[in-house]
Amino acid sequence: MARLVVVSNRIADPRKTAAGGLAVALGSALAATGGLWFGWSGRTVRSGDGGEGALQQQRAGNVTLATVDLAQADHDAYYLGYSNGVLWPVFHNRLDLADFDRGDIDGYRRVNRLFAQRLAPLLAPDDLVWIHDYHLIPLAAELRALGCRQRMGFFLHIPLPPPLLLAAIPQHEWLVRSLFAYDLLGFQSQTDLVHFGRYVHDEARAEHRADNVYAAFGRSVRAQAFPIGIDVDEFQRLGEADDAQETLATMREQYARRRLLVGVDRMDYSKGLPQRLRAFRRLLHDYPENRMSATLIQIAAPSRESVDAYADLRRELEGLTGAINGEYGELDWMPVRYMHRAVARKRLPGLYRASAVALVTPLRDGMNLVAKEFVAAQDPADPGVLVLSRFAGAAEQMGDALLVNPYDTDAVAQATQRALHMPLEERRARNDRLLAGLRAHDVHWWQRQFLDALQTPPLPPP
Ligand code: GDG
Repeated sequence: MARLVVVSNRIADPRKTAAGGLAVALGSALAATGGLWFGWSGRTVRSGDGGEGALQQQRAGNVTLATVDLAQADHDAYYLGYSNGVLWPVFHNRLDLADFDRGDIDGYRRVNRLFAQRLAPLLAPDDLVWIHDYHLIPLAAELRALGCRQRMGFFLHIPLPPPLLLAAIPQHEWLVRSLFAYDLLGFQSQTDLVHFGRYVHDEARAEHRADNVYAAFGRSVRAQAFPIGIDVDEFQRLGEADDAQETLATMREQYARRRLLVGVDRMDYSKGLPQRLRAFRRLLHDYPENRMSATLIQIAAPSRESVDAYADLRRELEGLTGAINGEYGELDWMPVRYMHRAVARKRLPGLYRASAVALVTPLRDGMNLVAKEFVAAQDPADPGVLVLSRFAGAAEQMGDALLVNPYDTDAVAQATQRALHMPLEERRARNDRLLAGLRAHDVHWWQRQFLDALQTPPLPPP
């Protein structure tokens, strides 16, 4: 196979176990071809100090990690401003949170152009280039403008919104035109693919030539859904290791007389955390038998703290947690354990396994890997139950979870009650089917599917 080049905003050292399933999977694909992983270094320099755009390269086994520093102002406009202040909210259906007016598009373009300028000289003619996520939508177009003719694929980790929402972004036409510089577009779900098809049909008059091939702007692009999975074996091995076992034992001892519910999320408004807390309060109100017992452990790992909407969310969660604990807490029982801190990855499988129920109730999510990790961590002989939002991409694959509308407080409370009281036989049957699905479509499958599709012969010009 040709050499693989992966490009993402942040890169991870695939040798470190803290890196997680995606980094492990991409790392093993890169190692197979002796590849290159390119992205931002995580460092910013003051604009005008001369260090911006500096390229560093290091070896991790037979993989080269290449990173660039960014000027502070460029990073703020590209990452905080346009990627997370415009694209993230709109792609998660939150037009109300998008800030279209700040002119951050210039920084977004500048950083993508800089990435292209630094990456282009590192590319060999037959490299396969795989670009990740919404930060880098125009990167292929910038590389093409520099004369790069390599096969290029793009994977969008977040949802693609319906056409009318996408059209609210002032630069929507430019963004979609940029997508046509790729040879292959990968989305998380069929829903995203349908949104893409409708947008290009209505707005770009694209011709849908054969299955999943679209011709517009003088180019052809193939688009498909490639639902991302987890590395089930790696996660289960993590669950058998001492740290996870120790966490499991501690949780079981501490909460011996309680039923645990767990939520693990980045602190993000797309994850539906206030709605989840309200549904948990409704559970305690409507089903009083759960008082003194049901205990929700909610981890909200800090994320994008300098975006305003995230600070508001944090205050709302602190208020709700205090209100629920104030209303229902007893001397020897607190209903909500809320942590605004990350938990070490090696402890997560123990936390998941100690829990009777996982509440994975995002308002919108490209996929949601926590849902998959929870299932992989269960004891098949006595598994916990997954309550999953129908608006997570994972819902298309995980119909054996209890699917809920996260906006419907009563329905989530009812599903949680059902999950807490589900008979063992039903829990096992659901878990077995979910786990078989995770194994069949794990992160290695995802990676192979995408790369196989990227290597199929190029499309004839329209
Ligand atoms: C984007 C898309 C898509 C969470 N808290 C802690 C922690 N985590 C880990 C989880 C999981 C990962 O972070 C979160 O992945 P998700 O898929 O749930 O969500 P996003 O971060 O929003 O990811 C999403 C994904 O990309 C992949 O394509 O599924 O839809 O939004 O692995 O375990 N890890 C540690 N401590 C924490 O406190 N160590």
